[in-house]
Amino acid sequence: MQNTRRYARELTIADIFVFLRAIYFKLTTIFPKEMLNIILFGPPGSGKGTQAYRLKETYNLLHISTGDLLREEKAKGSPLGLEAKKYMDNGLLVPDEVVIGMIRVKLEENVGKVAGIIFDGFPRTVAQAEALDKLLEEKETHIEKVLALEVGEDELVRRLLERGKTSGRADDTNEDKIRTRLGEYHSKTALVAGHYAKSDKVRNVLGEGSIEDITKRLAAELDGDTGEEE
Ligand code: B4P
Repeated sequence: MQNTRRYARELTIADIFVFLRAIYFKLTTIFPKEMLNIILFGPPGSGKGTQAYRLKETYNLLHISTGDLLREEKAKGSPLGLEAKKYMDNGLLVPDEVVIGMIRVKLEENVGKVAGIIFDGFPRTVAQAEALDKLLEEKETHIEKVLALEVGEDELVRRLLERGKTSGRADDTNEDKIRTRLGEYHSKTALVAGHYAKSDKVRNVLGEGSIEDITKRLAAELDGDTGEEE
């Protein structure tokens, strides 16, 4: 009788061990130890937001769009949003410290709880890229790849004016402001690709064609399967 009771207790401990191990393996599948952090890079209107929404589903990533975060603050009328509005509505980049502060909060809230992050519209200056590298290093993680969407300037202007017809975004309805945004991209943001090229992280991807085809090209870069790419 005593032996049976001891056997039952041993069985229970073994069961618990097996059960915990199963949970551990399940969790490491959902949240692998190595986060997959990627930057979706490109000029305004290149489709960063459009593609980020699609990739986050496939790769189970958290999507952080600084444009969306700033527009939320603007809509709430918060002090940060009111400050950002002055720049955004005129096609200018919002000051680095404002955007970096927002990202710091997001990383504090999420690193360790998600499988990875897709950064959309951030970093947009070399100072932002350096701050991001430092923040990720503090969290013992890093950027895996920078996917750079390439789209011709006429197509960018066409897309943004088209979106402006329905989005009500002040920065999409006026061609001069769109040209200012493209100017900001060329003078400040394009340099970010050079920052990550030093560590061979940048992959250029054609951002013209159907939305589905572009997603496939991006996924091929992420999966390291670009044999058939142009
Ligand atoms: P964002 O919100 O990042 O917006 P974006 O650059 O205009 O757009 P995106 O490239 O995501 O294009 P989308 O997919 O929407 O920035 C807005 C402003 O916020 C900035 O100007 C700046 O003031 C401020 N800001 C944001 N981040 C900042 C930072 N880090 N530092 C400082 N300031 C910052 O696509 C555009 C249109 O094209 C859509 O209508 C879409 O439907 C269409 N489209 C997409 N793919 C297409 C395709 N393949 N074919 C045809 N149309 C397509």
